[in-house]
This record gives sequence, structure tokens and C-alpha cells, in this order.
Amino acid sequence: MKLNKKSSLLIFTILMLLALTSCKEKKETEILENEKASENNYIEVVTNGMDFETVDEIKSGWTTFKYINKSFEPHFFILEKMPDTLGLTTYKKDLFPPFISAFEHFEKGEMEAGMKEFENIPEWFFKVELAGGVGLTSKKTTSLSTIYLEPGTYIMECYVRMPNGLGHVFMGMIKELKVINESNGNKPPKSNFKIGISSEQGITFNDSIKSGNYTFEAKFEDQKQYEHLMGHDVNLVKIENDSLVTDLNNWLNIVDFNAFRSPEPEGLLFLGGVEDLPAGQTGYFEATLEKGNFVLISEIPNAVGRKMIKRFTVY
Ligand SMILES: [Cu+2]
Repeated sequence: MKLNKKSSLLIFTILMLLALTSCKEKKETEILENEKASENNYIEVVTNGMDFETVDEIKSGWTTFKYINKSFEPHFFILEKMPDTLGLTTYKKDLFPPFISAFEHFEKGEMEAGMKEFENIPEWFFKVELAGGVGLTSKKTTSLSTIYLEPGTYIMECYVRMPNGLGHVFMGMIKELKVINESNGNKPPKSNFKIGISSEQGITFNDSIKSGNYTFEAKFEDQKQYEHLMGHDVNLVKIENDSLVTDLNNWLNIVDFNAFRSPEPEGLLFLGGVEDLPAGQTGYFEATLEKGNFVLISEIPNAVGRKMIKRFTVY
């Protein structure tokens, strides 16, 4: 992640990065969660309000996250691999102050003063690697994603915005996850369908499939940095009618300070997906699809114009 010189992008970055920090620590029911993880062979992550309840440490390798969103808002989580030995303490200490200050300036329309705050972002931040995660998941919805995790320290966060524009990360949607240097021995899941994600070809998938419970294999053919300074991902969304595609496209454009705020537009149901992975990597997600209209879409600016959307029907 690099800061862009264009001011509009910088503004966005700030907002974005705002999302990268947080305030609240959660008590973990670690032993219980660990038992759950070994029994079910997945890592359970629960959101009750503005939080991530999960284990602190897992083994490396193919990891399935079961994300249970018990709250009344849409969320997701992206995993950010920290450089060196840095963790959540440094993340909050170094990033929270400049981003909060910048946000406060932006809210008042003080763009220049806000951007100046970014000069305080430490060098290490630009070495953070995006490492996948679970795509957008609507309220009272559970989603399953599988990604390969190398050993290291990861920060898990959600940067959907509150109705006032503040990122969920500031409300407590941030958590450190250590991936230890010991393999879990898991194999990747078997998939029913392949999805191609490429900045050149867009998102490629079938035009229609039969209803059922499926595992999707999401291949990141390439990866790039967009105006929001993040890469592309893939989110599965059930849409009530085609006209909602424009609303969805606009809502996902986080460069717009008024976008990406909860609640999401009516008529959309987010069913998970796979967050930004490096070029060449593959992630998986599982979903039960009932009859209706669906889209696969990236959370990037102008996803439709960039063909980073694929509509399909389930019959
Ligand atoms: Cu959230």
C-alpha cells in the first residue's frame, strides 16, 4: 500500500486507513474457541456488534474461516500480514492517531490539514501485505472462506463505514491473529466452480447455475492497486433486481466518502467471498444459492466499468 500523490486519493487513503485502526480490545474465550476449531476444522469468527471474536493463534496452511455475523450490519474481514515482528499494539499506536486526526479534519471539510496528518504514517505501514479474508457478509448471515496462510502476524479488520462515515475498525472491528510456524496439514477444498479474477479480463464465471450448496474456487489471475490503494477481491451478492447493480457499484466505491456506509442499499444480500489475494493465488468460498439473480463483484471504484462484475442467474 502506497500513498498516492493525488489529493483526492490521499483523502480516500486517509479514510481507508482510518479503517485500519481501532479502539476496543475483546476478551477471548480462547480455550473454548480452540476446541471448536479442532473439532470442526474451521476457525470460527463471530461478530456480535462491532467486534471479532476468535482465537489468537492458529497453525499455518489452508485455513477455513466460518464468519458468523450476528449483528445488524454488513461486515467483512481482510487479513493484513504485518512486517517484521510488529503486531496490533504498534498498529494502533502508530496508525490510530494520524488517521483519527485526519478523519476529524475531513469531517469538517479541512482537507489540507487532514492530509498533513498522513505525514505521520510510519514507513512500516507500506510493507503491509494483503493476505485474503472473508468477503462482505450481510447482517445475520454466515459465510465460509478458505485461504492459505503463511506463518506471521496478521491484523484482521473491517472498514465498512458507520452511517456517519467512521470506519468499523474504530469501533472495535480489529483483531490480531498469529499464524505459527507449524503446518495444519490441511488440503485445499474441492471446488464445484471456478471464478477468474483479472484486471484485464474482469470477473469470469458461468451465466447460470443450478441452485445448491457449492464451493467456489477464486483464482486471482493478477492483482493491482486501485484508487482506493487496495487491490481487487470477489464478493457474492444476491440482488433482487438488475437495477440494483448501479446502487451496488456506487455503494462499493469507497473513494466516495459517502459510500460504503451501513446500511447497504436495500435488496442486496452479501454472501461472503474472498478478500484481496496476491497475483496467482487462489482462495475458496462456500455458499448455498437459491433461485434468483446474483453478481460476483469486486470492492473497487467503478467495478462495473472495469468489468469487475459478473451477473449470473440461479435456476
Ligand atoms: Cu464491519
